[in-house]
Amino acid sequence: MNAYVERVIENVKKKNPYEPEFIQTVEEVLSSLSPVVDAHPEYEQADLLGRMVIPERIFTFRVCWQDDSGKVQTNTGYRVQFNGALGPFKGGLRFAPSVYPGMLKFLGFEQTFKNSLTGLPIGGAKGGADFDPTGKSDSEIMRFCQAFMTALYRYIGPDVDVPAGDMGVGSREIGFLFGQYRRLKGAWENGVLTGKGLSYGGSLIRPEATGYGAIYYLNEVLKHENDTIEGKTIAVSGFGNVAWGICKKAAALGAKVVTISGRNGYVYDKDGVNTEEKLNFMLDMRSSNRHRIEDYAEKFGVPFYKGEKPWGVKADIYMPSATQNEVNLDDAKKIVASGSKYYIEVSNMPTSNEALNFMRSQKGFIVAPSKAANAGGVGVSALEMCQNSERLSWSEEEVDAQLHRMMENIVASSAKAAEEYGLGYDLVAGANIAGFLKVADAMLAQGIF
Ligand code: 2IT
Repeated sequence: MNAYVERVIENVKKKNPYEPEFIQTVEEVLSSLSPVVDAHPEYEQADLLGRMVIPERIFTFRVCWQDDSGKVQTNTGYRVQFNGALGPFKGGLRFAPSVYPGMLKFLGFEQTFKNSLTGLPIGGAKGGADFDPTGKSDSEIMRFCQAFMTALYRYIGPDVDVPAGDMGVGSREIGFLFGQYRRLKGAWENGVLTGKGLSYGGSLIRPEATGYGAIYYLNEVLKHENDTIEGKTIAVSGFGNVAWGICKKAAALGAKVVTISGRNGYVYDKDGVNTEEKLNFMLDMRSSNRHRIEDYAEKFGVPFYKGEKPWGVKADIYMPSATQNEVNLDDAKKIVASGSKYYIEVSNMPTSNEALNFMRSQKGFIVAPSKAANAGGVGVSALEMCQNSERLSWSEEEVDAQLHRMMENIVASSAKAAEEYGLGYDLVAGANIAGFLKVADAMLAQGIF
């Protein structure tokens, strides 16, 4: 490995000892960049990697709110503005009890590369709070969101930083956050948040975009292998917004999603999660905040496997779509042993580096990285910003066509970047390299800071 790359990784390990996910993404991304840094000594001269692994700034703030019984609850909120070279900071907000700076730094770092890959002018960010939405009433969610925005509003704006949803933050939360921002600023600022409702500036296809984009990405991979999606079975994890979009588009294209999962197990639906009733039920499960995938098994009479992940199920394609580090080395071995040759990451960093390297080393087995395959979500967020600033809205067909083209370009530019550095059809390294080059050149052009 390039000596400069090694030094930067070592330094990140030393400086962030309590942030394993952040170290994991830095190791994964930077090791792909070794041949690039070999070929471009100017990046070391400008200490570009050393600069890219430190967020431009991080805000940490107290969020106090009253629960339905009148008791005061206290949480910690964050916004990590990781890299603004390409455009306003852009990335989701995650509400979950496990949120801490290391998680948001890993997500913000990944977001920087992902947003670069979309080809649109957006920098990378992530934020959120250690707030647990499970079992909270609508009023509690509203009061939390209002308190969160009261602390955050002075650090964001349409040309500064544009948050969106992530785990625990959907259109309901975005509505409450937007309302509070508008109240505090006394202005209807276009595009300060994305994932808005359709009645107040949201974009058609944004809810579907991450899942649809992942299927469009998969389609490009299948084309490369002279294969087609029709009749394929897909094992998906998760049951949230992303999994829902995958199920919907897969069904439309004649493929079958045979598993979805929650925190405590998965369901196996051999007929596929493909009817309107099943798809709508997924939305109900998510908005109920109950986190009970058993509800699906009970409702549709399919088996529920308690405490298990769906990676032992035989399928043609595997698409982890729940959360980070949900596929470890043992899971990866099962996936490879199934005879499948397609592993498409969709949730952010679902794979341990050990598992990822194992799968990448299998001949003829194709691994697609989440920062590319899930980029359609933030890509359509950028299209939402664009529609907002033009004060108009595009049709479903128009947004979908742009999303489709974006995903085709992401696969093509990743494949090309890997090819240029002699790596063959390596979509993982290619995404890292293509994402990096654009940010690196923008940073070089903007001088030292
Ligand atoms: O991980 C992600 O790309 C997101 N949560 C979406 C971010 C966005 O700004 O739409």
